[in-house]
Amino acid sequence: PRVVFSGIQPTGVPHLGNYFGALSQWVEMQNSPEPQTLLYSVVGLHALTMPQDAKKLREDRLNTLASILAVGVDPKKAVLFFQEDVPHHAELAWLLNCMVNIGRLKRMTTWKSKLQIQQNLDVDTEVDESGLNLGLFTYPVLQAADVLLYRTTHVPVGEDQRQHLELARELAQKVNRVMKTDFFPLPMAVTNPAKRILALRGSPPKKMSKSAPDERSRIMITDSSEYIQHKIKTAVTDSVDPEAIADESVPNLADLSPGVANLYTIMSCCTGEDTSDIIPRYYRQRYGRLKADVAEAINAKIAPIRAEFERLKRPENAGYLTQVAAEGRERASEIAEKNLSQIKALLGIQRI
Ligand code: AQP
Repeated sequence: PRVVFSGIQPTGVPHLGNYFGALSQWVEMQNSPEPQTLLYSVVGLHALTMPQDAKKLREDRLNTLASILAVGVDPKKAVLFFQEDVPHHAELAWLLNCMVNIGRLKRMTTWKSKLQIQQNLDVDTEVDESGLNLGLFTYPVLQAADVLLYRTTHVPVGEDQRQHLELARELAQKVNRVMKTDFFPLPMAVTNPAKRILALRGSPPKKMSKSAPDERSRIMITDSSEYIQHKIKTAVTDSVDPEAIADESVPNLADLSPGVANLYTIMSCCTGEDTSDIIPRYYRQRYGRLKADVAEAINAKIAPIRAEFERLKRPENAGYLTQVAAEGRERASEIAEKNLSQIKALLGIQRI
C-alpha cells in the first residue's frame, strides 16, 4: 500500500499557492480508494530555519492546523500532526546529515533565495555565505528525513519542492546500497506544474510566498471578499493596452506577461476550466473585467474554507484542535519509532 507524506510550514496562514500547489492534492489523495497511509504534518522545525517571533509562531502553528482542517483534510483518514511532536524527525535528519556532502547541498537553490531575502539582495547578487544559518543549509536533509521516516512512496508538493525530493530519493538509494537493503522505497513527487502560483507583486515575479514582506503579494485562504478584490485590483499586470492590440489571434498562456498569465492560472485553478477556454473571453479588453472576475472566482472558491476556518478558531473549538494534534502525534510516533529503530539497527547503533 502507498504511504503519502507532505508538510507545510507554520509561517502564516496558507495562501492560494499552498492551497492549489499542495493542500488541495492532500484532500484529493485522501479520497482515493487505494489502500494507503496518509501523513500530513505542520513542520515547525523547518520554520525555525528562518528568524521567527515565538508569539507569532505559536499562533501560526494553530492557524496552520486549522487551515488544513478547513480545506477538508479529515483527521480520521489522515494522520495530522506537528513535526516537532515527533522527535524522530530530528534524529533521522542527523543520521542523514552524516551521509550528505556540502557540495551536494550547495547546488540547492532554496537556501540562496532565502538568504537573499534575509540579506536584502537582488536575485543576481552573490550572497554572503558566512551568514548562512546551518539549519537553513541542511533544510533539505531534514525534509528528506520527514519523508523517509515513514517509508513514504508519494509526496504531494508544489513544483518548487522537486529538487528537495530528488535529494530524498538519492539518500534513500544511498542507504539501501550501502546497507544492502531495500528498506526505503524511492519517494515520488506528485506535482502539478499548472498550479504554480506567482506573487501578485514584485519584479521579477517570484512564487507566491507566506513570508514575503508585502502582504498584498499573496491571497490567504482566510482573506475577506473585499480584501481579495483589493489585492487583485492592485496586482501587477503590464503596460500593454489590450484594446490597442492589432493581432486578433488568441494568445497562449506562455505568450502573456507573467502577471497576466498568473491571473488566468488562478482563475483556472478556482473554476477548473482550462486557461485556453478562459483567455478568449477576456483577450483584447482592459484588465479591469478580468480582475473583477478573478476576484469573484477566488472568493467563491475560498468562502466555505474561510467560514470553516473561523468556526474552528472559536474558543470553544480549541479543545478539538488539541485533540487532533494529540491523536496525530500518537499515530505518527508509533510508525516513526518502529521505522527509526530499524534504520538505527541497519546503521549499527541499535539498542542493546
Ligand atoms: N506559489 C506556490 N505555488 C504552488 N505551490 C506552492 N507551495 C508554496 N508556494 C507555492 C507549496 O506549498 C507547500 C507548503 O509550502 P511550505 O509552507 O512548506 O513552504 P514554502 O514552499 O517555502 O512556501 P511559502 O508559502 O513560500 O512559505 P515561506 O514563505 O515561509 O517560505 C509546498 O508543497 C510548496 O511546494
